[in-house]
Amino acid sequence: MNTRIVFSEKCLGYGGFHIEGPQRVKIAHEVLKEKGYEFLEPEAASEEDLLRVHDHEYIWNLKKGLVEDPDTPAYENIYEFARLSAGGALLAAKVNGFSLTRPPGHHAGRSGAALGVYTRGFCYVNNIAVAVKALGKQALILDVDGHHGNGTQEIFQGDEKVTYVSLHRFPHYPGTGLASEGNCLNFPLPADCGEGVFLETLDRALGMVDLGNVEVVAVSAGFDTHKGDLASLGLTEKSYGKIGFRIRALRKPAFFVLEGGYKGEQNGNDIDQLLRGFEGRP
Ligand code: Q9C
Ligand code: ZN
Repeated sequence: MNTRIVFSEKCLGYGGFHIEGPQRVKIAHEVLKEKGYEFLEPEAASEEDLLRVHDHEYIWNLKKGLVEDPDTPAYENIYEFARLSAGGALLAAKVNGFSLTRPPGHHAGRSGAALGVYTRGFCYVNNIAVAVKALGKQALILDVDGHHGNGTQEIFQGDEKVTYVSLHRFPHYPGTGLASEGNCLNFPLPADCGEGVFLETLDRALGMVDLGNVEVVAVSAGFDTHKGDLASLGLTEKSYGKIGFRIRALRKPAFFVLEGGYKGEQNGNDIDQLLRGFEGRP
């Protein structure tokens, strides 16, 4: 077993009634522990790390807790939880690991809600963007969460170092990502399209990327595409193994950052399959 999991009990310390609650990572952690994975404890990202991605005013407001929207509660100390989750992505980038932390990040844009969307979809800081900016490398960001990463697209739109590829359910929250724009390649998919369509689309998407100058693959690993979850595309546990195998086939250093996925045990099993596929472990 190669890929280590970045996790901290601290990220269980807020929320509870919201669908984006502690159980989704707590139980996933237990499942992965049972399977023998190794864990690393992250440190909080610094304000400097966050400011490579977000503007001063947004970070100021986040610190003061003035960032509530109908999807995204202003929990007490959410700034600290969000910094730790971003720190998870930084550590995952450093060790080519998997960051199993919350809150998620891909709907958070430069100054909050992104691309004209009215909410931040449970996100405060764009964790994967913090990690990619800190690396400063030519990156492919592959977003397989079932929702379009409108925050990530906004942050990297026109950035010559980054190609953003997203497969997502459409029409669905957040409503963006219908068409590709420059360095952002979007693949909208109908609800419950199933593994066959998903993998064909993934192959087509990856075939369009010029891998020649890609130094690292950053995966926004969301599991709400699992059949019955929030943005279901009808995938099963095994589907994530096949996705992992396709990431392996890119032959680049990679790291993974949790986005959505709202059923803890399912997340644990899906992560295990993804990493098995990625590592070529049967
Ligand atoms: N207000 C992630 O998977 N649903 N976020 C909104 C209408 C928001 C999902 C419903 C879904 C956000 C990280
Ligand atoms: Zn999602």
